[in-house]
Amino acid sequence: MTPKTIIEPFKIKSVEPIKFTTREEREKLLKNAGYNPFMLHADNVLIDLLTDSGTSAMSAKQWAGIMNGDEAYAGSKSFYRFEAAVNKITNMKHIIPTHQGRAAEKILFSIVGGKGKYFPNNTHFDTTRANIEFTGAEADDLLVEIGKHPAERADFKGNMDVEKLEDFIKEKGAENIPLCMLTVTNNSGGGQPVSMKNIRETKEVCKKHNIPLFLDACRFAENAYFIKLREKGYENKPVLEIAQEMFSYADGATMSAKKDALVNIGGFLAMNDEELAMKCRNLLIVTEGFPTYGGLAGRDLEAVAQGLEEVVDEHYLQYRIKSVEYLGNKLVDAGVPIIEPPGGHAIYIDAKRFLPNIPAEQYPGQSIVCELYLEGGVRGVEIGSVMFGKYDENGKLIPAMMELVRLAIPRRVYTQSHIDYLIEVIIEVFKNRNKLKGYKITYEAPMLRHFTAQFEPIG
Ligand code: P70
Repeated sequence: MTPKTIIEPFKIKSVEPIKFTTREEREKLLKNAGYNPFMLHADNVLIDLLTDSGTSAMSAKQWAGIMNGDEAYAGSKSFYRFEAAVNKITNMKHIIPTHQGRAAEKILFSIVGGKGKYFPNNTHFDTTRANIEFTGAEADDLLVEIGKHPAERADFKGNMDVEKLEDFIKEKGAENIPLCMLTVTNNSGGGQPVSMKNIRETKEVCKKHNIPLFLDACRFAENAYFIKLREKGYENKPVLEIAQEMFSYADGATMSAKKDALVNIGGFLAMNDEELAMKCRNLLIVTEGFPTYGGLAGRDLEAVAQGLEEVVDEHYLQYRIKSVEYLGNKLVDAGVPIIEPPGGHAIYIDAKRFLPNIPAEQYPGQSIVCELYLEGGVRGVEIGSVMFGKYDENGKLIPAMMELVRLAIPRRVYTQSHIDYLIEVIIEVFKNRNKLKGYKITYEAPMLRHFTAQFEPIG
């Protein structure tokens, strides 16, 4: 038979209890956290969907790798296993481990960034943008138009607008664009994939102007699986080959291994350019460590190497993508507005349509995030004007393009009954949406303010 039910492709060997709290307790806890769920003790969260980053459950083979880690300062055998695993997928000449994604970004942009430089991307994630802006350079998002319309379905809403990219290069001058990036999948735009055709076309434009193309490859395997499901000509190709083709168009990559390498910590920087690699390694030694460990323990490198093998397993990817889709479709059926179609690693509630009466200045996404915690102990994250809002010269908020609440699904952690409970909680909050209040910010840091901001409900 061809089974209709897609099951978790693993057995559970080790479990971690989760703590139940009452609504009354959660009201106190959230108030003490300044209405910012980043400030909650994770212990007081029942279902933690703050991020899919570093929250994966590792496999028995990864844990075995942890014991096998070679902790030599230089030339550790775990480094060579890691290098081979990254090379198998990316085929890049220089592979530089870092402790996580933003460390790779920091090194790369410290070298190629600076005032007067421009970096186009389909959509920069917050850390990438912050690392670029920190050098005085400009980060520009050139997402296709359809990607900006949450209610419209399309196969590849993460694509780069190639025509806009061409115009952008003409306007800014190729000599001022040290590299172009593609984020796969597009995290800030709803975890939406980028097609192979779009990667190829982006590469062609870059090549014409002699601009290297880098992938922000955190979720490369999920992107490759979407290509297999949705792009003609790829339906019978193994995901590993699809991933290899994706990287074949790139000159370099940054990766937070905390996502698709199924580990709790790790990342890398990869590239073909020898001179750039040398500069990166020299900076790595100052900030992260020797180039054969880059801020990681040997055991972490083993876990990444093993994770990269497991993540391209198609039973795993089918379960992964289908369980996020299951959640998304149930919400759509109940009328809850989300970014459609469901993304690879998360569901994004469209707070503008969920709470049309709360303006961006009162952070509708934050309001939903708070209520999900109060209602069911669920922790999500605002991806809207709290995370991406800016101020004009008069101190007036320039809102983000979209007001979203992201519910990121950790890999291999929750089962279908956790997801069914989550659906119940979201639908209950949706039914009571007229009672929700706006929020105001009472404290904020100058950069990446969402991590530490403090809020108060209005009225
Ligand atoms: C997430 C985390 C990290 C990330 C990413 C892309 C496309 C680079 C990085 C940096 C960050 C986060 C957001 C909200 C709550 C918790 C954590 N994304 N590029 O969850 O990688 O974190 O390893 O430095 O998505 O999406 P790293």
